Amino acid sequence: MKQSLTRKIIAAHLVEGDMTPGREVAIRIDQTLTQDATGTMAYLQWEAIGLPRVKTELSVSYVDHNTLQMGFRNPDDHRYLRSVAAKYGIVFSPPGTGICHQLHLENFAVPGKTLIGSDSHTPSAGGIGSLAMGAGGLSVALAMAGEPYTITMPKVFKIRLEGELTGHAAAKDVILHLLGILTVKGGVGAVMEYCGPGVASLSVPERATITNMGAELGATTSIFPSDEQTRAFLALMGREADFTPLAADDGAEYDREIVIDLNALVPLAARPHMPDLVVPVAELDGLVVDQVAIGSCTNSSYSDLQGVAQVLAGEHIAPNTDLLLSPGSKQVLKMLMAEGLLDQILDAGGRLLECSCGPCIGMGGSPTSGGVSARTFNRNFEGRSGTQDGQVYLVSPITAAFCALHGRFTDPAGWTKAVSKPSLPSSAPSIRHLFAFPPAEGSEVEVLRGPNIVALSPFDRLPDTMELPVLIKVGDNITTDHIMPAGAAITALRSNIPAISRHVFERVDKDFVARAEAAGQGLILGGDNYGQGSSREHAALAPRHLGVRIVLAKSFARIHKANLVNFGILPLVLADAADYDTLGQGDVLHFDLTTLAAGTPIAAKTADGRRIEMGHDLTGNEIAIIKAGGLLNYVNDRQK
Ligand code: MIC
Ligand code: SF4
Repeated sequence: MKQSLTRKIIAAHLVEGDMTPGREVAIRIDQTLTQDATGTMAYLQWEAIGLPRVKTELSVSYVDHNTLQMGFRNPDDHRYLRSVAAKYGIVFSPPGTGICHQLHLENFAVPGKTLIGSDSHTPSAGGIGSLAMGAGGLSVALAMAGEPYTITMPKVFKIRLEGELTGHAAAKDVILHLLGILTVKGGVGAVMEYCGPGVASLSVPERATITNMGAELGATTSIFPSDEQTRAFLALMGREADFTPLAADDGAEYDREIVIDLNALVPLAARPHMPDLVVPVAELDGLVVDQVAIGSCTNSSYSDLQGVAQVLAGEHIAPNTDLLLSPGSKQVLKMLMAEGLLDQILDAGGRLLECSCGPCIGMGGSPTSGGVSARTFNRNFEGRSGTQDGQVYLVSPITAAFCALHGRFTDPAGWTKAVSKPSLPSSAPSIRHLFAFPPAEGSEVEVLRGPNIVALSPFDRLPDTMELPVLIKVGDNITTDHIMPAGAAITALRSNIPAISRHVFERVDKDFVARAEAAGQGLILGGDNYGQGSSREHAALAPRHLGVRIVLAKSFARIHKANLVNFGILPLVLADAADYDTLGQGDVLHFDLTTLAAGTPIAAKTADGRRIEMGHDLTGNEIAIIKAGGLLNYVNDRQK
């Protein structure tokens, strides 16, 4: 059979399973990455596994999310991560070096390799032809232990690109266009594989923008072929030896095909508060912009910022707006400096922030009350910017630069400043010496912990029968930012589950925690696509800590569902969506789980005797994990 590139890479890494979409496959993982916000928990779990050294080809621990170091918590976390990396054979990227996905693309990602990362935007490396997926920290810890990674075999969508981008349209507009078609749940259970004649015109950083934001489609991952563009990028990074040409077979079969004519694309923007609320920038003409933020793992490459510098050269940003810039890596920053492009942005009034996630995760740089912020980021969920009523629009760097220049959205038809096609610089200074490569032997290295780093206490097993009150009823597309908010203050508690649990659902319902504690245990009632967004396992761990045993929803996002299973929470799907309307907060459901098994529906009874029918798509393995009280218990049981 003629194969897609996705299926070829999965086949080459298959350890167990049947490659029929919807079935479970276990694949060998070559590389892992973590970032600080999810990393401390991942490494606490790694330590609980008790191995002396990681078993992957490469594992990297990046510090990029919370670099503010307000108080001892962050610096303690960073010190812990540095010491764990040295002890167990992991490369450590210190704070300020850059954003994990940009750095991984530049320094480590390899075509054809598998990568999992404890961050949902790990698919950025799909821009170089790596099969890269976001996962919970525990899954990453197990991959470091050499365990295969289990996923539902995805469908593969062919995204055929034709023509070339023209005018002021950019790679960001390709993925915004696709989000407009597929919506934030249209990619669930699928990989977006890019092909067609338009691919050759896109450089690796442009491809990475597209694969990065495939996360917002809910896709398992996104991938581009590895071709001459890939070779050129790897050569520039001093890594041509990592190049292998890779592509789908001619005539490969796909589950769905979507054609995008790049020539027809115009600058687009996603309106507040969802990445799929996409409109042409022209429709926003006149809307005042209070803040512009350029950076994030989606759009912080050299070519992104080169375009910004071209728009701003010799100009000054409008007096009513503020321009924040976070380059993706020190390498990008050095290239901008070497070519005088940084001067152009700073002279126009831009503010230089650290090479880190920064405002994207509400780590500073919040907009004014009710303020409009045009951002080159990938998520505009309500409150994520740190300003609850901030109005975040997601745009390309070029659109962002014009917003800064005019202090408002303007119709691209009037953008007279031309921007050259994004290009790679002629040379790129290596920053590899900034990484701490682990010593050959780590047994003598001491792991350094601070008082905010609290080991995980084990969870109990799933009882056969339970009376569970509905602790909260939420709507469709609930994100992990709703469940477990980020921002500087809360992210500092990522290594301390009892402390971070105090913030569960606080932006949705400030009484949730007290109610959950009073009930002792309960369930969450959700709508469609429950748990979309981040890979943060805290969105499962912290509710579990508060006694949540079941999430009953219309449907789930992939990574969050896996995180629920990993921590022993049962994800059940309402068989009849109408039951969602009849159930409310405070209703008590009686569950008898003695017959819980793969492929078997179950039912619960309400206090007044009504039956609520439920299904699930859990495999036998997943059920065993949930019954054991989570994956750590399950693995420990197996080792006994
Ligand atoms: C995000 O963009 O939401 C994050 C912060 O990078 C998360 C990870 C986290 O919550 O720590 C992600 O996307 O996985
Ligand atoms: Fe960092 Fe934002 Fe990218 Fe998440 S989406 S990794 S917070 S830059």
